[in-house]
Amino acid sequence: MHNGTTITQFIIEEQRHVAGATGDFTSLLNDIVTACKVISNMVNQGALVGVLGSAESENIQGETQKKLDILTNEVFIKSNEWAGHLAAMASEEMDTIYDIPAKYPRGKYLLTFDPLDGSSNIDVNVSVGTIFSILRIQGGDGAPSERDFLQAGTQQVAAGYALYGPSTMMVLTTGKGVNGFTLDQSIGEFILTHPDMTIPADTREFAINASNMRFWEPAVKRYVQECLDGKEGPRGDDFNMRWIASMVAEVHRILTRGGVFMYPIDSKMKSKGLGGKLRLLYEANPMSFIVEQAGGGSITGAERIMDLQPESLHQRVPVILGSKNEVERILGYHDQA
Ligand code: AHM
Ligand code: MG
Repeated sequence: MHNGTTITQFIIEEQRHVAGATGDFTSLLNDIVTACKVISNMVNQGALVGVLGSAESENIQGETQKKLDILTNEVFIKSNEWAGHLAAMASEEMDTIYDIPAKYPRGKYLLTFDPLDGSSNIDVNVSVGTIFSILRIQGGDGAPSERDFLQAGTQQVAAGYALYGPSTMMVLTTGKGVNGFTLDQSIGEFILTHPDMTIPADTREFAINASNMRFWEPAVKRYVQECLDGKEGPRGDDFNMRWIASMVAEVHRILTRGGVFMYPIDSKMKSKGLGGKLRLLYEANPMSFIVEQAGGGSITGAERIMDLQPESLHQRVPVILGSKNEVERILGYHDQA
């Protein structure tokens, strides 16, 4: 018998204080939680159930899909299409939006997700995660279109991620702080274990894929070089570095002990016509919402991510997020550039 607060109880109690709440949102979050439990189980079983390895397909972004990318996308759709809370969904693994089938009622929310972020880590048994964001559909009763999804991050109703690591966790914000829940495998429930998560404003730890260093812009080069210079450099202190290549694990570390995560724009991306590595609607915006709610900052370099007006469903943006004072310093370096 556990004594903790389950995620369902937490959401119901939180929503009780929201004027005009119908229970739709609570129920939607519950379906998302269920999807993440199913994915957690799949990821856990790994090679035992033959889900590792690549599929014979590419997603819209020309990336080879892993079998689990496709399977987990399917899980999210099946868990969330039937209940009547959603008008449409969009994901990293689908070219265009997923309209709710006519046999189900259509609701007022839009769901975007990356069902298995960091999936290049799957075959080597390193942490991966699911990222999601909930928006409200604006206006019109007509069929939802891609345009309905093009809302700034500040419009998000909720965002969260599930981390499939040594333990499975769900971290959630509905705009009233950030709370973390750990999956108790023995009872199949997420239990509140990390109430009110906050990111320390200062840090001595950064995360970046340094193999791209020669392509970076001057502001990022300067920041990283100053960290590397350590005690003898202008920062007057030694810095530590991490790179998991799994954004969910990276953000989770930052929520736990502070730090900065950077996937900046670089000249190689620019030459390919890409605006960044990570996608705005189902990676950068939800993570920015969580990080800001935990007291951190999240920028592209020169701008706040959540203020961006999205232009397309799979738009990519540079991402620099984490401990507030470091993010502000990096923003300053961009302003001076
Ligand atoms: P994915 O959505 O195809 O899994 O890619 C996103 C991931 C992030 O989780 C991670 O931060 C980044 O890609 C790692 O990129 P790299 O392989 O360049 O280090
Ligand atoms: Mg991803």
